Amino acid sequence: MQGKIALEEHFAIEATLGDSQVFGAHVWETLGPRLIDIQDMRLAEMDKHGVEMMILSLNAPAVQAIHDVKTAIAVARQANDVLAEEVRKRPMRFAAFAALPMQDAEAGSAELTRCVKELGFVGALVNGFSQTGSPDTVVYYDLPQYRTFWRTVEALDVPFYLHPRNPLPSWARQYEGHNWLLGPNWAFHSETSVHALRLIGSGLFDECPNLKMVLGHIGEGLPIYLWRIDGRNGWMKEPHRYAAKHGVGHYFRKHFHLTTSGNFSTPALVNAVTEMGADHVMFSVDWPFEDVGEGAEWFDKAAISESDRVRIGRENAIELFKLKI
Ligand code: GRE
Ligand code: ZN
Repeated sequence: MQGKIALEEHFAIEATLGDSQVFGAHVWETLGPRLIDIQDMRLAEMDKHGVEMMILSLNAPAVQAIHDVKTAIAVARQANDVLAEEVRKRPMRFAAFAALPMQDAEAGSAELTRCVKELGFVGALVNGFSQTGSPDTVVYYDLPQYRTFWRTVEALDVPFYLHPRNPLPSWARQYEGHNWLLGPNWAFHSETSVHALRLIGSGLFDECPNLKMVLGHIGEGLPIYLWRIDGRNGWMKEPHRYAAKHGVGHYFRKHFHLTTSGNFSTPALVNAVTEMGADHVMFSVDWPFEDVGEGAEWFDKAAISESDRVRIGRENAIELFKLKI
């Protein structure tokens, strides 16, 4: 399929590049340059595999791991300015998600507002919880101090992409001795799905009924659990209570949009379309951690209808991000 749009596609600046050096030296020789490049190798891959546009975002965990608030604010601003400059060179091929200093809710709101209103960004991509004040102090965005931030996101009418990061070592004892489970193999999805569920359970979406969220990796495992999360031993008459008014599935289907980033599985895609509807799923790659060619070849041939392919490959993104292409 020509004209695909991909939206979990990362770049790095010098200050954040080292965060992605997780696979060892043999991969880093390729991965480092792939992260820094925007207009050459990346564009050639897009041309070769029918990707018309990428919505770009900073690598992970980047800003979220900078516990010094002032530095986090400065690095986010720098990364967003670099990205704006790159998008300006080819506005028909690239669009931008803001990196946000969520260490401080007001600073997050201010930077998102600047990026959307002054730089023309189409949303935010945030790498999970933020460390703030000290390396071991962790904030999730269901906390009350983030409610004004979320109202800003809603008022700006831009989607918020909740992207994975690893749990801190002090929170990751379940993985001790099993480091292979960290990162994209498993811990990313466990961490991110719990964060999404915290947002849902907190009542956030009752307070902000027009918020639009995006999750990668075909929903970080959540689509297959929608029934079970709400079913939770239905015959036991007293389920655990949470602040939100409705079941998890209600909010997930209404507010969340999923991408195929780094999860090129047709059964997973078909399941997500069945649970969410084809208008809540979008093609993505997860460049440079995944290959554009592998993702595109899989998607172009996946056993879905041609009308779903066009929606998922292109139209849903144009609509959700109001892209002018
Ligand atoms: C990602 O952005 O999804 C990612 C990383 C690091 C390793 C693998 C990966 O940030 O998919
Ligand atoms: Zn990613």
